[in-house]
Amino acid sequence: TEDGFQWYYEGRNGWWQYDDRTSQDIEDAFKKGEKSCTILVAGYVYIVDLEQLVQQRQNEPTRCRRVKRDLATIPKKGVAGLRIE
Ligand code: V3L
Repeated sequence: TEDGFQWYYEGRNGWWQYDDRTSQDIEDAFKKGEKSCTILVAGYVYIVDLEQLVQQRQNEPTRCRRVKRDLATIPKKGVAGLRIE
């Protein structure tokens, strides 16, 4: 986002950055003070809970990951499942 922050979801031993569009959508909801945000991941609806800081696939509570807002410069695994070195 403009101020150098991005949104991340948890991987096995590190964080994945959301794709830019989704990160911006989450940031917009966050800035508006909304409690949650609906996103689409590979055709599935996920809810990003901006109070609990988790994402969860709709109607599949076991598919739950932590999320965080952090600087775009932090070490990360990659972006939306695409690895970077
Ligand atoms: N953006 C992209 N893909 C996602 C997202 C998202 N926000 N949420 C889930 N998936 P679940 P390691 C992740 C993918 O939570 O090695 C990573 O992006 C998720 O992909 O059970 O464990 C990697 O591609 C998973 O493939 O609904 O760190 C992959 O895991 C699938 O949706 C391995 O990462 C089911 O996730």
